[in-house]
Amino acid sequence: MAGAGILTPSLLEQLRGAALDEGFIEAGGVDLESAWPIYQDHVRKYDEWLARGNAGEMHYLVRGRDRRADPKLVFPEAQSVFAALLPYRKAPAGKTNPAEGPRYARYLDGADYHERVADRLERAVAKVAAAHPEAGIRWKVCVDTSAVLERTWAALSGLGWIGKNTLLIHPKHGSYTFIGVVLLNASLDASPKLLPDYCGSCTRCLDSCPTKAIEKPHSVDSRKCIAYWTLEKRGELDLSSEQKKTMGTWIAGCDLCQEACPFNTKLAKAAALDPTLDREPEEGAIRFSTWEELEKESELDYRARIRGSALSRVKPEMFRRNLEIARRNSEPPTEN
Ligand code: B12
Repeated sequence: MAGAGILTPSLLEQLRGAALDEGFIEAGGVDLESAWPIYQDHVRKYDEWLARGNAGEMHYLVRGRDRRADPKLVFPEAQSVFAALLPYRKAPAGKTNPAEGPRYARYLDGADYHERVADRLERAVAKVAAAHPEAGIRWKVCVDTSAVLERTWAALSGLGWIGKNTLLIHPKHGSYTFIGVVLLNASLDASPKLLPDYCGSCTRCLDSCPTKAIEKPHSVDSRKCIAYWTLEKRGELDLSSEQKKTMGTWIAGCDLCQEACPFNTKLAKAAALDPTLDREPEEGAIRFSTWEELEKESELDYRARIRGSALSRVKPEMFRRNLEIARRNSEPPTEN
């Protein structure tokens, strides 16, 4: 283990400061050893979720099960986890008027979050490590790029509670946030800090989901989730015409269960009144998106548009498939 316990301020405080300097809005950490008993509960829930078939065709979630259950299989020297939240835009992405064009999930706005979050985290940790070469700090940054249960680690690090829609919700910053995780070879002298669950008796996220994908509080059946259909499911969408109608005009991802959450609505209202509260500019892959523009777009143009964006997860044939359904759903019902 690295000799980081002697640092003043503590390693955790220094990492937190460096992360906030990089634009993260909240950061915290926890030692693996002290988190272990609670962590086992989350792993059990993960196993139950897989056993119910809720991962659909995301086979990587099954393949990576053991690594998710033990971060030392991802980074053998791991002693602790540092986690941080980066906000993304709260304003709707794409067109809210179905007649004009499709809707996109907000997180797709701007440059690919995998790099946006990872680069900042890498810089933050490297800065602290460079200031203390004697501590021999080594680390691995994971932003949806390794088999790590990111929400669980963020929750154990005190960054929010896991809501009924399964998203990590921060009492002040809501859930429109990316989670970045760093596995470290040093102890952070930190035990789990679980925030209270403020969902209470609210069921707005469950009620808002047109496909009833939140099968019960804290569990999403991906096979029914619009985000899964549009972003992850390859090939044909094996859905009834009724199910296709429930997709509305979502073309990539879906934010309905987040839009319904009171912890987001108040932030979204504030950002609508004062756009400077949305730190990230609207840019990149989703800016041109009227129906007419999309229908004329060639595969080559689509490939150029999605370069460097998280939309690149949606292959051209998937985008065409989603476009066809969303376009049909945008048309007023015909009388017969
Ligand atoms: C697979 C995946 C999906 C799948 C499955 C979603 C799901 N709910 O599991 C699909 C494609 C549907 C999806 C959709 C979205 N995703 Co996604 N996804 C992931 C990924 C890669 C793995 C998640 C996973 O392991 N799921 C399996 C379940 C069982 O795990 P879990 O939900 O994390 O559950 C843990 C805890 O909730 C806990 N738990 C389970 N039950 C209970 C019950 C109680 C009472 C408690 C306290 C805890 C608890 O134990 C579980 C295991 O540790 C993560 C990145 C990562 N590496 O973690 C991103 C991630 C979760 N996704 C993210 C985002 C942004 C989204 C979308 C909002 C995108 C969009 N707008 O379209 C939607 C949200 C839909 C939704 N309500 O989940 C963010 C979430 C950020 C946040 N603030 O929470 C992540 C963390 C990526 C990131 N690095 O920022 N996603």
